[in-house]
Amino acid sequence: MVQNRVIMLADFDYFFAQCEELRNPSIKDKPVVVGVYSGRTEDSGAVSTSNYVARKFGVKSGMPLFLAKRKLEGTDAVFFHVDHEYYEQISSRIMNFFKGYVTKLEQVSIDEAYLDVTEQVQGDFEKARNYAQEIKNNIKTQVGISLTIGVGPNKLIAKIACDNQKPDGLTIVKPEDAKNFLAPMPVDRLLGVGKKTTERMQVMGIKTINDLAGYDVQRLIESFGKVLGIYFHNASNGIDNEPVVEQREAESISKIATLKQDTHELSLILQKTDELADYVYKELTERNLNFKQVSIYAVMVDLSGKSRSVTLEQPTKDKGVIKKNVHTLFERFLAESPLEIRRVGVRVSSLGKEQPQQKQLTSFFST
Ligand code: DCP
Ligand code: CA
Ligand code: CA
Repeated sequence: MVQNRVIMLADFDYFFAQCEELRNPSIKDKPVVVGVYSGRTEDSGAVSTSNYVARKFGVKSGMPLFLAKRKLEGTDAVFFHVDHEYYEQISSRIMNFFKGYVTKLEQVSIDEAYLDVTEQVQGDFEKARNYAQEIKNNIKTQVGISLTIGVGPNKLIAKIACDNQKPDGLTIVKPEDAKNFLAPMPVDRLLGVGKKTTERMQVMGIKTINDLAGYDVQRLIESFGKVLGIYFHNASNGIDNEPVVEQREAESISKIATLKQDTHELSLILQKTDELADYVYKELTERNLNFKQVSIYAVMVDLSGKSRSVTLEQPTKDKGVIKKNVHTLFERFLAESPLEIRRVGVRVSSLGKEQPQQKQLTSFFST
């Protein structure tokens, strides 16, 4: 029997505004608006997003800031300038958490990712419900951010399930319910059905996804061409075979720093490279990666750069292995190079992914 896929779409709630609440907990019950200020006048610019308190007053993403201000007049609303770097940091912490829960992770935006958890829950949608709840709870306690998860047999259903109930939502659509779940929705809920297509379909008598699902596929192909016609037919019937595509991992993780003084002394150099190794190791563990190659880098007093590498027999995650190899490489390097060193670097590369973490639901994997 071919196993059901179990795909999740996780979308962080009112993300930029929630990040601001996270670092200013006292504003949580107030309307919070994050805006891109164009700088022309004090209020020119647009709303990036707002929390749900502000949304009750009619504030929406994309709205001019002066309009949002007007809607929130007389309230204790708080306004922020976007701080992308901070939101990216929170986002990547959450994405790193996800990696511990999935076979494949596809990040689609700063606040959205598809998670393929088929193996972790053995294709079982009841297990998937608990698993999604566990992910939500852990992110909430560890990072402090609430998110919404939609679960379905493919990306299309997971996405629409996610939009179904927000914020802090969890919607599960089992394969056998997928068609009925979609049926009453307007066609524009499907990805790729914009305003123009909606109008054309309306003329053809197609309003709901159910109408589209029952429409003759040949006639769809005549109207929209082969690729789109088949896509509309499949999507409206809840069929989507797009895989969750894992992004390529960064090739290497490295850190470089300037020594307190130019030196040729091993112990002084190792003091610094141990710190760098700690940093590199932390990043590795956060991203749940192992490595097979360790390198050192040195910028000499004449500003020339030199590097040396060693390739291990087995991938490992061991911090001791980084330090030990960095020590050996520098020892050898100093022996053959008489110049003093100004800057040093540590790098791990040939990165790979560990086996999925041993969780209750993944005992399936145990070898
Ligand atoms: N964003 C933006 N401008 C827009 C829409 C969104 O700058 N017109 C940014 C701010 C959002 C983030 O992208 O926080 C994610 O967008 P979402 O559409 O997922 O919206 P939110 O996360 O803000 O809210 P929701 O709870 O509806 O997901
Ligand atoms: Ca969101
Ligand atoms: Ca989003």
